[in-house]
Amino acid sequence: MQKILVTGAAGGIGTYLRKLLKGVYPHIRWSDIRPLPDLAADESFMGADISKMADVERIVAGVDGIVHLGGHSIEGPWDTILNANIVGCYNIFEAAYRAKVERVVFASSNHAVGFYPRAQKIGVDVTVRPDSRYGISKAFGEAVGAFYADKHGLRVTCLRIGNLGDAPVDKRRLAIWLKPEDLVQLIRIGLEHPDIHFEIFYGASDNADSWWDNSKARRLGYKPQGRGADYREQAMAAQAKLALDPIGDRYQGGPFCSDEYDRPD
Ligand code: 15L
Repeated sequence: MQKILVTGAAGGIGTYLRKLLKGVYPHIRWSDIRPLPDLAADESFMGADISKMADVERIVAGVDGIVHLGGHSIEGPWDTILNANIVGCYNIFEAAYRAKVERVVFASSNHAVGFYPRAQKIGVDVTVRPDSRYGISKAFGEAVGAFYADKHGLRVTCLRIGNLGDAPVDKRRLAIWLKPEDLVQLIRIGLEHPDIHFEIFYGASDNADSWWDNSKARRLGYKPQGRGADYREQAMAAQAKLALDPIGDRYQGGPFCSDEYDRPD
């Protein structure tokens, strides 16, 4: 991998990666719909609205691999999700195929499977159970990735990211926390491992409370360094200040599940 494109550079995960991917690949093109006000002299940036194919074709030109973080990163109105995450995601894969890009790492989300109960341990081969329009768009992105891998040979890795940050911030995040350095490991497996065809990994560190089986990532060399349990006391203290959420507390997707929930139980 000589030249990679990272979309969503201005977002929370993009901001971590701008520090952590420095020097890992010789050329990194950062992109976002928003400008990067703190762009360093040694960083290369191209603005793009990924819902416009012409923009996407411009940013993917000449790259070997793509890390697609771009789009809307939480629940939102359908129009927003449709443009940023459905059309935008399709455009990334289609443009990657047309431009003969070798690999795509797609930032999927735990919300593609958010309606699994916390009491159930799941692997990467379960039926999707999205908890939001946002989660639906991530399940869609995984399906688009599988299609381009199976039909056209693009090497695709989907990362069902839990919650990325310096530390887990509540009980749910103790189970799904992802240390930023561990995300870099997963991205590097997706961009570099010789055996990638189409893979789904959970974007989670080594969390004792995890409800995900991430053995496929581990078989391909993933050795997470972060341990959610090291932060148990502070996360549980933060949890104690939160209101009870009978639906959200039952399911893996937490508040994304209880938001707009009106199923007559
Ligand atoms: C996500 O997918 C979101 O992008 C992030 O903002 C968090 O809400 C995270 O999931 C989470 O589940 O904590």
